[in-house]
Amino acid sequence: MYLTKSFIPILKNNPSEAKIKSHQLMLRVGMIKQSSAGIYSWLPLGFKVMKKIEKIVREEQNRIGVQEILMPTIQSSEIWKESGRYEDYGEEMLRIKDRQGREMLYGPTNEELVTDIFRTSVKSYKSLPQLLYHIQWKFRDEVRPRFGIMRCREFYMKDAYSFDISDEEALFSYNKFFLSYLRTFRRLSLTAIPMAADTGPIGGNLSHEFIILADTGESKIFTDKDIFKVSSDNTKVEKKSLDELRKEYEKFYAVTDEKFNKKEFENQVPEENRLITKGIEVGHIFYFGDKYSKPMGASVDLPGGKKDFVKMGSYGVGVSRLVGAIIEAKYDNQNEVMKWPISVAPFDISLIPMNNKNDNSALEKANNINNEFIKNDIEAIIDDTDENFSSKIKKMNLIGAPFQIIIGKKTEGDLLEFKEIGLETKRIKLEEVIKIIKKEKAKN
Ligand code: 5CA
Repeated sequence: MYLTKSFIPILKNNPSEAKIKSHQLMLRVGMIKQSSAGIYSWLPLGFKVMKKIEKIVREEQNRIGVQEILMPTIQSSEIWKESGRYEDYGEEMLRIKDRQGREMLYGPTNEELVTDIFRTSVKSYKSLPQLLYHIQWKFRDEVRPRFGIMRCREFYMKDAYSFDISDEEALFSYNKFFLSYLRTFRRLSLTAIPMAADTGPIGGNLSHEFIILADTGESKIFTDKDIFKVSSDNTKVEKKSLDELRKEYEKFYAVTDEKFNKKEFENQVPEENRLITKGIEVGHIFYFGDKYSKPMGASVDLPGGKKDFVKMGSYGVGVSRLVGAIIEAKYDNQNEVMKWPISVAPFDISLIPMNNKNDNSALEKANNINNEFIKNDIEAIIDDTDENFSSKIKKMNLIGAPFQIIIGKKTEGDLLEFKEIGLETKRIKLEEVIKIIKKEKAKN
């Protein structure tokens, strides 16, 4: 892709309205454009990153056996009246009327809709468990939308729902998501820590927020530093090992502020290990038993002929928020350098030819290199503008492809000036560059 042909509207300076670095960078390199308060259009660079995040989230849902569906954004108020949440949800819910005067709403979450889908089709315990997910736009009329796409009104969420026959089976489902989330965030090159959390308007009594540490996060957290040492590698998707995994984390005090208790914190965490800090909530899981299945009559036949309401949980990942969360974790705003993890980078590498008006040879060389990249499934952005060296580097550092090749005076023979952002420049052959990038991509 040539920079001159791409739709990447880069600004010269940081926009003054943006208070945190993810919002600054996303506006600066034209990843998003605000259309009204808390509502954004996603431009090619931002959309590309979000789609790559979505793909990883999807793969990890499929891996634990969750089936994908697609539910509408607009819902009928009827099902919300059945569950009793229509009044409770308050002003965050955007309520609308259709031309027949029917009360509709733009879905802030889908517990009711998915329960309605389930109850019309599943009648027997033999069909359980059922795990369903969708990736969809949600709308919440937040009082104070802020920080760009971090707390906005329209956002993109992966939401999953589990239906089980008993509490024990439901906790097994809960733990599958617990593991799946650790894997998902690791593939995004983030360390997300599960913290015991409040259930808020979703309800229930068991809940974890997955939080990544960031000064600009809106969640206050209290934890034991040693929780960062827990490893979730090689955990099998079976009851015992998943129970053990959750216990490994739950050994440590780790809560959000709604759950904070000073006495418990001080009793359970040695002074030198106490960490009180801020973080970004990138995922949230809930177990709420029959909170929705009971009022909505979602029951199944049990082995002995009796019926019971199914036990449910719901599991969300803020797919659009993750774009900002990764920037908060990876962007060095002092030096204005972004390095995307290769798993979600908008481009794998930037090619920076140092042209001058009378000599196109550097650009030609970039084109030849790019032809080899295309054959090897490596996506490059080529800065084919006439700008000077430092402004080209500045732009590419903001766009954040993790690798760069500079093609200039020093490029002799077949040795290329290759750089991984943050590391020293190396002079290596194209074959080696391809090998390095392919190896990095394969890790995911
Ligand atoms: N259905 C439940 C369980 S998934 C649910 O809606 N949970 S939630 O309210 O916690 O939202 C799930 C995730 O969506 C959050 O962890 C967060 O990452 C993201 N999210 C929530 N509100 C916003 C918002 N206003 N802007 C951006 N992302 C949001």
